[in-house]
Parts: sequence; structure tokens; C-alpha cells
Amino acid sequence: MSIEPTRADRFSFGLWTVGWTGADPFGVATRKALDPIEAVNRLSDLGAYGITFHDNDLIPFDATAGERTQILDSFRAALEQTGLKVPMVTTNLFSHPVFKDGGFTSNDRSIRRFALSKVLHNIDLAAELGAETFVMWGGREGSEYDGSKDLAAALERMKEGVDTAAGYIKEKGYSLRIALEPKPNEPRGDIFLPTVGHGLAFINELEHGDIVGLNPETGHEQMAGLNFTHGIAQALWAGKLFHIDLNGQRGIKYDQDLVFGHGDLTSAFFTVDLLENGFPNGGPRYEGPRHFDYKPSRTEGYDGVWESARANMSMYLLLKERAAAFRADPQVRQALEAAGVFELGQPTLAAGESAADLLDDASAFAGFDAHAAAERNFGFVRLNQLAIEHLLGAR
Ligand code: GLT
Ligand code: MN
Ligand code: MN
Repeated sequence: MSIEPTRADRFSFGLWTVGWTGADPFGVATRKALDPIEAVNRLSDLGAYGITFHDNDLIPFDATAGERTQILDSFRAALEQTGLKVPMVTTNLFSHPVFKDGGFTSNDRSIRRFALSKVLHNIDLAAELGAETFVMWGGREGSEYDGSKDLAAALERMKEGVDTAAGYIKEKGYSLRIALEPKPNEPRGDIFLPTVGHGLAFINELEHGDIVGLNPETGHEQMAGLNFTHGIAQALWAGKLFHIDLNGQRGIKYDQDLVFGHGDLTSAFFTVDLLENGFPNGGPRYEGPRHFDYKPSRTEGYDGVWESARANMSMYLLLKERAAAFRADPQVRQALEAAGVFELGQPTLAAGESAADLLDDASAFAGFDAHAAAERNFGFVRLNQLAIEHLLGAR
């Protein structure tokens, strides 16, 4: 078993992850700023294949055109030298005070126009750098007070913003797709499009929804008390899992952004099992990068930062190996069979059978012995015990 990552594993990291200096609402930074070029070099050395960023992770908000060119030139040179890719780019519409009431949904129209222009410029940059995915995390799109927003108008403005960006991508002929990232709260009291489910429903209302999907984050679904594996499963099933943010979270509290697997490990096991092995009965597979969006704890120095970056990848590879062993185990196969997991893959109606045909089938209803059927032992507990034993390396 190798837990040394290679480029073929397609691991990627946000520049803001290893670059987080530890400033939080209660304390100042505990680490010095990280040079983006060093981030490229270190991540490449560690075996990552990609780096992602917000426009302002790389180019300061107030940079002049000359500074922008210079920064991008040296960043591109580092990418070329290392072979590191930029699979995803995103826009910072949350740090600057101008975005204190959001970007696409600010009550101030001039700010909405500024935010949308910032996104369009950044789409050009993403395309130029060969990115496939353009993430939109609307952290400031929301409110603290229900009366401060016309909620329907806010959703209209969100739709207008996303559709304008998607329409622009098509017009320019870029091969980019947009991935919306849900989060229930923080920094806003309530954020619009709080969960995977809200995101999927929103996409259905778009004009250019065909190139809009999701970028679910482990911890964000868990902050809402939801099951992340179920969330990405529904996104996959809908053909909308365009990108993924893997990390760790321990229960319903502030956004922890721990190393992947350092939160709910059992959930992380089933996440990797789904990403690597797919649904037991087949179906859509996730083909994108394995992207980590975590924060190296502010207790760590730079040794700890690189150690934690490595930990995300090792954890994923360990879980991948455990999940492969789980699927390959004949006892697991039997337990899945007994549990009816493959039976769930069979359509409930026979081929060509209608609702009327079903009503005509006496064995399905009048002659059905519900009491006998209720006696079935599904064996889900045994199946889960086998999963945990594999996860623990006991099998
Ligand atoms: C921010 C947020 C993340 C998002 C990033 C993309 S920014 O750090 O907490 O979950 O993925 O905008
Ligand atoms: Mn997060
Ligand atoms: Mn994220």
C-alpha cells in the first residue's frame, strides 16, 4: 500500500488553504504570509497535481495593472517549471468591505455591477490558465435579519449573476463550467443556497443551468447536520457534481475546515468509497480533481502546514485502499446481497409494466403477506460492522 501521492491521484489545494495565516475573529495571524510561488513549489514536491485560487489570493485587490502582469508572469513560470495545473479558479466576493452585504445580492446595485464585472474578468483569467471549473461560493450572499432582504429579489439577482457569468462563458467559447458552493452560515447569519439540495433546485431555474453544477464541501453539509455522502450522491445522480471540497468537521458548529478524515472518519470512508468505487449498482462517477479546502490549524508553524497538506492526501489514499478492500471482500459482497443493496438497483416495476398492471397483480397487494415481509432481517448492522472493521484495518 502506498500512501505517497502521485499526480495521477489528481489532488489539488486552494492557495488560501496552506496560505491561511491563522487570523480568526479572536486573534491575529500566527504565521507569516506564504509566497504563492513557494506554495506552488511545495505542493508540487508533495505530489499534488493542482493549485486553485481566488483572484485576490494571488493578485491584491488594489494591485495596479503592471503589478498584476508581474504577479501572473511569475506564477505562470512556477506552474510551467513544476508542471502543476490550475484546475479551478474562484472569485473573492467576500473579503473587501464593499462586499459586506454580498456581491451578486447586495442591496446596492452599483456593488452588484462591480461584483459581476469582477467575476467576468476572473473568468477570462481562469480560461487563460486552462481551468475547467469556476467555483462560486457566495459567503456574503445572505443576511442576519430576515427583514433586510427581499428574498425573492435576492434569488432573482443570484440567478441573474450566475446566468450572466454562464452566458459569458458560452459566448467566449470557454470550456469552463461553474460550480456553486453551498454553505448554511458563516460569515453571514444565513447564506443563500445553504445546502446541496437548495443548490440543485436553484440550478433548475437557470437559463444556462447546463454548465452550472455544484462544489459541495464536506464540512458545510455537516454544519447543517446533513450527510455529506448523501449530498454528493444526489449531486452525482443529477449529473451536477462538477467539483468537490474535501475537509473535516466535527458536528454542528463553526466551519472547522479540518484535515480530511479528522472530522467524521466513518463518513469520510463512505465518501471515498463513493468517489473511488461508485454506486454499488453502477451509475454516474465523479471524474474531477480531489480538492482539499482545509485550514492548517493556527497552532501549527510552517512545518505543520506542510505536514497537514500531506495528511489530507495520505488520509485519502488510506481510505481509498480500505474502501477497495471493503468492496473486494467476499463477506461484504454477501452482506450487501443479504441487505438488499443490489435488489434496490432493480426497478420496482417490470419492463413495460404500468400502474394498472401493478394493480392487477394480486401478489403485489391483496395477496401480499406484509407481516411475513416485515420479518426480514436486513443485516445493515453487520454490513456496517464489516465496513468499520475494514476502516480500522482489522480485515
Ligand atoms: C472560503 C470558504 C471556502 C470556499 C472558498 C471558495 S473561500 O475559504 O470557506 O469554503 O471554498 O470561495
Ligand atoms: Mn469550509
Ligand atoms: Mn470550500
